[in-house]
Amino acid sequence: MIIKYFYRAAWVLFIGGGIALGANLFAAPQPLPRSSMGSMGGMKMGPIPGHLPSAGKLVNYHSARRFVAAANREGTVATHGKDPLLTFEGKAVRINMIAVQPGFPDQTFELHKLVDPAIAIQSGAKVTISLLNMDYGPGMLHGLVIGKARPPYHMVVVLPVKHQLVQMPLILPRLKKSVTKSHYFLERARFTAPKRPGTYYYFCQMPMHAKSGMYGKFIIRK
Ligand SMILES: [Cu+2]
Repeated sequence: MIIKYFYRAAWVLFIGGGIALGANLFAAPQPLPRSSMGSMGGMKMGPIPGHLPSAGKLVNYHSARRFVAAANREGTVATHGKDPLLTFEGKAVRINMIAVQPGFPDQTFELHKLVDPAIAIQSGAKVTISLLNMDYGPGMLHGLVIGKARPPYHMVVVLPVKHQLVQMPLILPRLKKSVTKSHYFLERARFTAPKRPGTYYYFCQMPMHAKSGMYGKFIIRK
């Protein structure tokens, strides 16, 4: 009799604990007021120096789709060895990057329907770069840094990296599991490409992400 109750109590504790843990793990992050930008908000993790997130701008699914459509339209695809090379011509370029577009592999960037493509721009070009985080789940923050740090990457990439051109903050994941019902965070940054041609890399600064393959080549051409 006592043993039976003991088992029942153990089950209650086990299942109750599991539910509490599950709720904690799968709780959707709440939108942060802009005043709390730079804090870790509702995310259950300690701050990572140099890797503080931004709430960014919140857009609905239709705006996110327009963003993806623009990303698919802009630039021209050629080949670079065996790999696709996405070229942006002109002295003023707009680059729309997507972090983990639904239907694409985890820990990747997408644009022009390509995964982590090599990107080429002209030297001295004025660049407006935007990043939309379409990923879902706690800890699925993504940012973007362009600089001379080349792969293989360590678990944590110490910032700023050598010849860093731009650093976009970590952006929170989408708010709802449903892709169509969700809102998405978006960030924008501007920089001027160096006058001297060279090979740079873009990568995500979230710990483990660049190491897991979230990066691509960023080429400055004459
Ligand atoms: Cu990432």
